[in-house]
Amino acid sequence: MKHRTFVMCKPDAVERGLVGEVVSRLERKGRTLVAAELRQVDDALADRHYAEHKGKSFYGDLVAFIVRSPVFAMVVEGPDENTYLLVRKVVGATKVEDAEPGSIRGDFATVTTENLVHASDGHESAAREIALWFPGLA
Ligand code: FUP
Repeated sequence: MKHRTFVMCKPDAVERGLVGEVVSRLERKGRTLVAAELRQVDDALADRHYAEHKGKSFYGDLVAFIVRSPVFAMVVEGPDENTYLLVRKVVGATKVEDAEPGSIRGDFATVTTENLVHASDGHESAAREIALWFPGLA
């Protein structure tokens, strides 16, 4: 049984030409692509994707950032049940000062507000985000 999770190279990663680096690191760690698409996010999709952050101080900046230029949205899968956890390790901690060297954010992110990659943080959010971004996959 394969386990899937949702990952997205945010606008900064696409702008900086880091999509290949992100995909390569995930693939080297045994995650394989199930679906992938370069997509311009609109306000409606941004709103649904970041619904849990509505009302927070950084919400407006978050939405403005994600619609700035195209993102590279992906579904990846791996053999282990907690594949989302392993992906988040490869991605690194949210805050730029906490992201360890060796992780994607640790090696490339320069500020927390533009931290290159989004990755689902649990089984439920993975299922919700896969259905939101790739409804045909379900
Ligand atoms: P993560 O799951 O690591 O992407 O982090 P969160 O879902 O907690 O946050 C989503 C995004 O909000 C982060 F990628 C960056 C932004 N954010 C801030 O700008 N400031 C904060 O204090 C927390 C998050």
